Amino acid sequence: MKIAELHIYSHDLPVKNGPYTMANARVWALDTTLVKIVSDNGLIGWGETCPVGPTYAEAHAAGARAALVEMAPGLIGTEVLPLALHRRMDGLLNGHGYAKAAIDIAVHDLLGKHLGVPVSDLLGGAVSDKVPSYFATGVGAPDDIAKLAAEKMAEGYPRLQIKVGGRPVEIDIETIRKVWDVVKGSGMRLAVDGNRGWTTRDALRVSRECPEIPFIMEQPCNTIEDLRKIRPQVTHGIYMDENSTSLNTVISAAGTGLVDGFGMKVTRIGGLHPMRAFRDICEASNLPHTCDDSWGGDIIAAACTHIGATVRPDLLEGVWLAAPYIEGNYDPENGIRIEGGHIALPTGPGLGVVPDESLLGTPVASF
Ligand code: 0XW
Ligand code: MG
Repeated sequence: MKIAELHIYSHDLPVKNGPYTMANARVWALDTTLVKIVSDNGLIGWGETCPVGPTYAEAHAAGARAALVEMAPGLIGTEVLPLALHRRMDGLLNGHGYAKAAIDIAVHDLLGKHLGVPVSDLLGGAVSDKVPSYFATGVGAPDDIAKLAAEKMAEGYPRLQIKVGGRPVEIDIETIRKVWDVVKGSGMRLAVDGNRGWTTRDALRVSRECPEIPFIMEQPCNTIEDLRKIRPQVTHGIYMDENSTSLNTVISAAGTGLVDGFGMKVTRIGGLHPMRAFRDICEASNLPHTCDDSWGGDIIAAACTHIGATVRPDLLEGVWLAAPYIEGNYDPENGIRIEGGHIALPTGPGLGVVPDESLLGTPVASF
């Protein structure tokens, strides 16, 4: 089975109750990119990539589409098999994993449909039909975030990620304390995500002033060098998110004991095929991790859920979806939803979600 056609779509996802605020980003709407691949035997596979604005990572929506347009003509005729696909993509364009991920996801969807199996089977097999999610707050006032924490705990979320950074660190410390007052004793796990926004001075201070609160620090500072500096000085676990841009970086971070886990994005690592290797590296190193993406609709949500369902349950920190911030679904019937803080694994072949194409309009480019 070979790739016969490739179509690229741009679609607007307004942020429900926006803006969504992080240390380095404030977004009201996201411009997502969908890819439809048609195979030479007439099957269809869908992929998606959606950077959460242009400042969260070295990625932006127009960049994803430019990279896809660069690769697309060279992909027609390529076998619908993940390894062959990645070698071909790497021969057409250096880097730009977040754009390659959209094609990788579409190829997994297509292959699953062809073989009549869910994508989770292609990734080694699901160990559960339901995965835990976690709720990520925006950066907000301490009392507001504490109130949100109580609501999300009542909804059944097993984990909460508090966003911090981009403001005086005293307010971050107050937010962490107020949330802890609410969740203490409940079993709710806590991540404090600086999204690269703290200086090493801030990170050291937070760890020193909150010694009794068992949170992990997610990507507190901007660089790997910063993480290396704070590592021996903090008592809290450190997770890497934005810095984990390649398998090579992950291998080195895990192998040198730089981090205690990862907040991981499927598109940043280049798609489901490298994400599977990432999962295996973490399992070999006994490191917990999430299976997320920075944003996106049902296609990204399904991809994250399928890989999440294959992770050793005690290492799975949750599958984050943008769903709570998005109105509606691409697939009105089988769209991915979070219920009671958990996500059901889609049951159909491939990704198990099929977008209503009338929502997407005409492609911005076709090959
Ligand atoms: C919470 N997320 C998964 C969603 C936002 O895009 C940021 C991200 C993170 O953990 O950095
Ligand atoms: Mg993060």
